[in-house]
Amino acid sequence: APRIRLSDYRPPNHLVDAVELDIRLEPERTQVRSRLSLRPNPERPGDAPLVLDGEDLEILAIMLDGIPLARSEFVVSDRGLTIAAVPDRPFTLETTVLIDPSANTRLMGLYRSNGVYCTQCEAEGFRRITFFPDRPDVLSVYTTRIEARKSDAPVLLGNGNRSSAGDVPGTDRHFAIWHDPFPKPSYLFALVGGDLGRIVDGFTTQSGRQVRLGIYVEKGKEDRARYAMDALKRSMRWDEEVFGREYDLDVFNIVAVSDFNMGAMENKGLNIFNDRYVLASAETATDHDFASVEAVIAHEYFHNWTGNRITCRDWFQLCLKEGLTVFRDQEFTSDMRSRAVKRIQDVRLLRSHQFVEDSGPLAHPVRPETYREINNFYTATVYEKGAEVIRMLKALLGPDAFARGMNLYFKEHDGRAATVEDFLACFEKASRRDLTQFKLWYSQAGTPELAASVDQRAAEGTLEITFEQSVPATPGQPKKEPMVLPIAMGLVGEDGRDMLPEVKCEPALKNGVFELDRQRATIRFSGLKERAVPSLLRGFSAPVRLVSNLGSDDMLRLGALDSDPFNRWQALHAVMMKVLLDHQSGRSPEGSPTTADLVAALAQVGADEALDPAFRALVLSPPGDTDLTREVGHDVDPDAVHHAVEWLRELLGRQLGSTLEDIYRRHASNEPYSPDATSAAHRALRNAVLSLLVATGGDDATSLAGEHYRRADNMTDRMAGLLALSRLRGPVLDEALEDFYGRFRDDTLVLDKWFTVQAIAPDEDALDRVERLTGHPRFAMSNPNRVRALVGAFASGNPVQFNRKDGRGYAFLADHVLKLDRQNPQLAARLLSSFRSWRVLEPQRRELARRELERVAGMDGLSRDVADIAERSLG
Ligand code: B3K
Ligand code: ZN
Repeated sequence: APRIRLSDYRPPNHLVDAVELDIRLEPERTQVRSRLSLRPNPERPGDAPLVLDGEDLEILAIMLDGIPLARSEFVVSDRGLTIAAVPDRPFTLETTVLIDPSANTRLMGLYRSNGVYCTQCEAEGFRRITFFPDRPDVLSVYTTRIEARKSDAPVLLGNGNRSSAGDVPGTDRHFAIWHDPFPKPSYLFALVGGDLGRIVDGFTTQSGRQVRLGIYVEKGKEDRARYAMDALKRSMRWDEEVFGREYDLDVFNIVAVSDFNMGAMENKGLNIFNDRYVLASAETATDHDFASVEAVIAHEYFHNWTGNRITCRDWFQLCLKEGLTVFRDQEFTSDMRSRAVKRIQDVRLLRSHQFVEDSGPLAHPVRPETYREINNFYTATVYEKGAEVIRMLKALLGPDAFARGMNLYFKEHDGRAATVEDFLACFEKASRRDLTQFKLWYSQAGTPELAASVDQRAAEGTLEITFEQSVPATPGQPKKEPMVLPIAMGLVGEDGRDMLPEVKCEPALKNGVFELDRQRATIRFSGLKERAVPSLLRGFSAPVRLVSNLGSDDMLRLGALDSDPFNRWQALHAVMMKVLLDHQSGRSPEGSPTTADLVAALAQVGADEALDPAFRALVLSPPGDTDLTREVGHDVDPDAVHHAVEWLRELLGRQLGSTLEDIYRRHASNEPYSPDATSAAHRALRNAVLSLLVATGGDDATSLAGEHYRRADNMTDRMAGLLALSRLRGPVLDEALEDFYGRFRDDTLVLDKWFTVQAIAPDEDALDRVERLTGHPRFAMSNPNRVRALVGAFASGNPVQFNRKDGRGYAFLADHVLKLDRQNPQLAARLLSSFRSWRVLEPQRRELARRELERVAGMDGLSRDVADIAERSLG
């Protein structure tokens, strides 16, 4: 497949001002008539051919300005349609094609999910519906007529506002016409047709406009959409209040479907969702699920301005909408819930996904410069690191200049397809600051390493910190320039107070931030009246790996006293990591003073009823296999890693025993379930405690976990009990699994949790069990949620069993990737990226993983998606 390069960007030959579609839905023969109002792009030479993308389309007719084209006047390939001779003035092109939604197993373009017609067009799915310049820099006004059999699809939805609807006389069919007045790229097109239940509500915008809101779900599940509706209204209000963004259409609809390649899609006025991010009730969803529903609803809604009103010029600019929108949804969640807790969770995710990606063969810049398959670039780097870049921009410019820059961006680029350069130019204007060096965050891959060496002279009252940065080599980028790192910091005194106001600092900090813009720099504090502990990178102000020479005692002081909650958590986590690394390398930290002090510190924070229980829950969740693997970094033995992680959990469970039991009792609730953040925080703490208590094993642990499961009156506690039991194995687990299955056997979305628990339990039988479950009647390789819940969860959530010494885990995954590739390449490629850190493994496993990757790469007839991941992973 050809390599597409950012540097090769050329504007389109033709622009499409208006699109009129007439779509007659039939399961196997849907007819799509399109009428495009085209004109030559003034930016391109006059004699350029008309180039339209198109895939899997059966052509019935093509007419130019109303005249049928002869076979000799156009060229069709498996990629599209080219017409060499077109008028050098505005003209129309009408095409009629047939498509087969039932046969569409890739879930790109128009397909059927559970009998519902739906679409997915981002990134390049619209070309599977009709011939079109399917690229984001072609913006058009769409009018869509949808027709279907009434009994098949009583509900017909499109983008924009509905302009008319009615019966088709003399038939059993009806139609609806939707008009979207806002010019948009084809990837934001959507339609839905089906027999769906719905809930409705309304929203009055800040300028007083009425918006009708609808959420469409499988019939009978309407009640489970209430929380999503509430989240939507809160998102709409928040975007007005915080970003000054108002909704622009008369309706906003969301449809939940059960077969979906990713989380959700921000189509203009008609968001289509994976049902797992819409449906939630106390019985079926965990607190974590509720929080995800809220965040994804918000994310897709926020795209209306960052993505839709202002879109991307080309797919290299993907972070322009994704990184920014993730930043916005993170801020929303921070305002709705606890800012500190959200930050810790996001950083955990960043480290476990993005840092891992960034240090392996699939590493790429936030704005890639080349790709073969764009679907493989919807990554943690583009999304999560992309959001970190925006966060740093705000930290460097300050909130006011940041807000001015955002407003300028909305003003100057509304209705256009923009680039990262356009975006940054707005902030340069608003702040009068040169962002040339900052832009390296978009072009240099790899996680910078930041070394901090602290030199404190108590007698002289001085403290110096020398920072040194280095950015590791990544594929295609051997040499890197120093970047600009905003390092938020403080000095923590003996009593925990912030000492900064009482000392002299050279150079001066700006809003508590030191900007490191060269490889090495020193900051010097003087006039210290007592020993201070520097608190570095507060709030994780830059996405780097920080290594400092602070000892465990200093870290524990931060853990006990730092006014920055992120660094409190970070410090305790770092000491846990140190203890784990000691254990890994054969030193026995069991009775060491550090371990004893750590246990005391955790007991104190854990039991501190003045602190947010959600924060305490995070403190009491020690690093997992993935965290330790990342820190070890090379020649990893996954068994040893797992062993160390289990050892620490068991030690904490034992040594914190009575404190944990006390917390467990205190935070039990008698109130009926509510998904709000405060109630969820208590459950999170209690369930984190449960997990440590059962790590000690034995009959007491089993009866505690069994009781927890049986008494649960909500899914959060039920799952916590089940997960705890799955670590202990035995008949109580079997009973619980059977009970769970009995309750939810007809609700596959909920059964996904049942599949996942069994896939991620780290016992030796895991792979056999997963293999057996792939034959379960409720499992289906055609459904992405099922595949992710079982095969995906095993490969990415069970590191010790996926990385079996005999290589069977790798072979299993490769087999399933190959099988899936014939049906759904995008999903297959996702699964294959579970191999992304194979190079950090010890030699024997590395060899086995390499062999499986080579086996995949060597197959004939691979999709572009899978071939790309396989080849880059080996590269
Ligand atoms: N923009 C979509 C993702 C589309 C993925 C296409 N492979 C969802 C989102 O980020 O909001
Ligand atoms: Zn997005």
